[in-house]
Amino acid sequence: VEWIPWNDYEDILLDRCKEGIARITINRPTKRNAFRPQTVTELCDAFSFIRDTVDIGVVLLTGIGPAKDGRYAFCSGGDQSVRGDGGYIDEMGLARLNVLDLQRIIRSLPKVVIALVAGYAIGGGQVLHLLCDLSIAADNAIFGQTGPRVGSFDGGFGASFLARLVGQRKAREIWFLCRSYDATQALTMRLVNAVVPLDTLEQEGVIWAQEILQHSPTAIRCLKAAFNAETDGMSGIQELAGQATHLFYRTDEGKEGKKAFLEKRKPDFSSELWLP
Ligand code: 2NE
Repeated sequence: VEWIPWNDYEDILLDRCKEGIARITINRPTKRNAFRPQTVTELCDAFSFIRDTVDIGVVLLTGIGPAKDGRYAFCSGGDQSVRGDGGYIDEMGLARLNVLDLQRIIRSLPKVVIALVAGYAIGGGQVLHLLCDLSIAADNAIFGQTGPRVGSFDGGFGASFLARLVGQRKAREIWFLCRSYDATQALTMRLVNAVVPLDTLEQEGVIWAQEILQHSPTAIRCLKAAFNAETDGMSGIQELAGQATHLFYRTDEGKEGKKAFLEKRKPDFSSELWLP
């Protein structure tokens, strides 16, 4: 596919192609693509932009690489050099953990997000790949948590959703020992969907995206909400219910309720059936 630059940011790149795929690339190679608050703000903005673009159905989330020293990274988590008391310090001097907002945006985006992981997916970067709907690893990918080593932890999705994916025993091992795992180990523990050679990573992501784009957008968005409903508590149920409301608004039955209210008359649902 041919990528077309889509919007200007400092810490990320946003491209799209005419086939309906967007690509977001974290662009902080000197920091192994660690995120500072600005990076996260830009990521949130890009995802919101994509949400409102009706001909985009799939997002590829990746990290720029290789860095000058030849090494690759998807994302190495929160930028420790701007970490202050209570969070990561933004341009206004405020401490933030705005990556939690980004996590929710990725979860609730009614489109498919595929992580393309080359090199390190560490700390908050490992959580980001975890929360994408699908994850494809290059054969050089390295996954791991460092929180307990660097004085941090993600006890939200980072712990609970990880445990759903890899099981309680493995999740506790990952967080308590802070070891690194290669792509094959990640595949074995079902942390990723597939492992491919580094030089075919993006191509593979595009193939997966193109297959998804052949299918019904409504079926996919409802399925995503249904998967989230099982794991995301009340907000997951809210998303699934929102999809039902979205569909209901498009029926004659739903439209009659609104029409009757605006015409200041009693609604007439007599033609609607109480279906089994
Ligand atoms: C990623 C890793 C394993 C790579 O190791 P290596 O040996 O390939 O590279 P190196 O030399 O460590 O890193 C290259 C440059 O990137 C910076 C380094 O400081 C270094 O800078 P220079 O010395 O060249 O100036 N860099 C790498 N990661 C960074 C980071 N996260 N923040 C700031 N600078 C970073 C190795 O670099 C590593 O272990 N990185 C740290 C991973 C980490 O602990 N991340 C934070 C976890 S906490 C978190 O993400 C979090 C959370 O737990 C809860 C909420 C929100 C966030």
